[in-house]
Amino acid sequence: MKIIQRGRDMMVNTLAVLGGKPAFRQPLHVGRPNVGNQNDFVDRARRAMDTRRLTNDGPFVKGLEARICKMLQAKHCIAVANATLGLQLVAGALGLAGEVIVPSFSFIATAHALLWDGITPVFADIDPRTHCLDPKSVQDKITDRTSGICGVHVWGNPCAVEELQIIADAYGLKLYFDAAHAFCCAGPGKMLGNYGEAEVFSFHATKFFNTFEGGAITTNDDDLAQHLRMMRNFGFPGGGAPPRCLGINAKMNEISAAMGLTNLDFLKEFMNINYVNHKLYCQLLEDIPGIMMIDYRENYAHNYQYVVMEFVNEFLDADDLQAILQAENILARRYFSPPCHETPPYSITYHLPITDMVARRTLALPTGTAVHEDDIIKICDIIRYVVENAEKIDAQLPRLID
Ligand code: T4K
Repeated sequence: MKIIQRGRDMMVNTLAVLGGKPAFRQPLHVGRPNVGNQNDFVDRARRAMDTRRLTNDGPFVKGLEARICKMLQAKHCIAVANATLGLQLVAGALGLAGEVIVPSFSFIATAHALLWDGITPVFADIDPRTHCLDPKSVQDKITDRTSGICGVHVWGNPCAVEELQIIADAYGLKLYFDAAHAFCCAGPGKMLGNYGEAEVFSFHATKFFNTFEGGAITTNDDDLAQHLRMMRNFGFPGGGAPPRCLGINAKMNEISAAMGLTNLDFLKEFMNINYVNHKLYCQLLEDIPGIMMIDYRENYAHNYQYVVMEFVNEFLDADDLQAILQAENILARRYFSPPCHETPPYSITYHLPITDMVARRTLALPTGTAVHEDDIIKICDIIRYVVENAEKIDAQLPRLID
């Protein structure tokens, strides 16, 4: 592997943020969609149009659900229009009310899906290693009003699924998971998709597997699955019968499912590319002082969708580093900063020290099929250079940032 030590030859004032030329002509994205064989997709889309079967539990949706069940070894898969609606359906089908405990370090949809239905999300702290819910903090947040716990498999890292289940059982709470990041990731012994009452995956364009927009709920509970299917379709049980429960339109359409079936054929390829990219980033960044890579457990299946680092430096913070990288056309993202509890409509003062620390430090770097070895080498060289020259860069930055 060639290592271009370009960063070492750079001068501070050649950084784009200080007036130099950007290192990349085209922007590098964190969430550039992975797309399988375009002809396969167009063939499927044409079939949907030829047969005039465009939505309402059509053959592509059914086919996608069947393949996902097989891959995850889950009994039921209910494809949905997006994961946010999927989370709302699960909360409704489980009869959640009052308060549900969630991590604040998550995408805002985890909390919004509850509040939208009048349920109060109560924010708990996270484990600094995995960035997922800390069971001890969850226990501390339980009140008489608590009806459920929603764990989030942040970055695809499995939550402490077993510990959370023990707490849920002990207090008679419903446990479910926001698995938006975790399609094709495993927990201790089973694929994610098989834990708690139900798990919800996102197939948004920026996820490693996408259906343009979309998602899926998996569960091993027959009654819950049947209820979720009805809720997805206005409460209709099918076969022309009248509605049996409260429902909404959360159906996935046939064109999205066609994209899903197409992309499923390339899943291994996407995962391999993510894996190679992740390894290379770790290899090139891990000896840089103040950079901690969020690593994944090698013995667990993983999609390696996100390359996430924590950044600690005496002179620069993660916002500075993001601004420096963005000027180079490296569109690093500061997920999930600020954390949910600090943003409207929540804006609540909570004591969540680990969440606050992690949110201050975290940066997601570009990866996926549109990011190549040379790009990563160049990105890492720039990061190394920034760290090695942080004091000098800091002296010039305040004039340009803020
Ligand atoms: N729970 C969790 C834990 C989640 O992370 C999410 C979603 C959900 C629940 C809800 O799932 P869905 O209801 O969305 O199914 C993205 C996604 O919109 C969102 O789905 C995702 N999490 C969240 C973490 O990230 P942004 O703010 O990163 O999107 P955007 O438009 O800034 O795109 C990121 C980068 O990707 C940009 O540099 C542009 C590039 N891009 C994006 C799109 C959409 C493309 O190149 N092509 C594209 O089509 O939110």
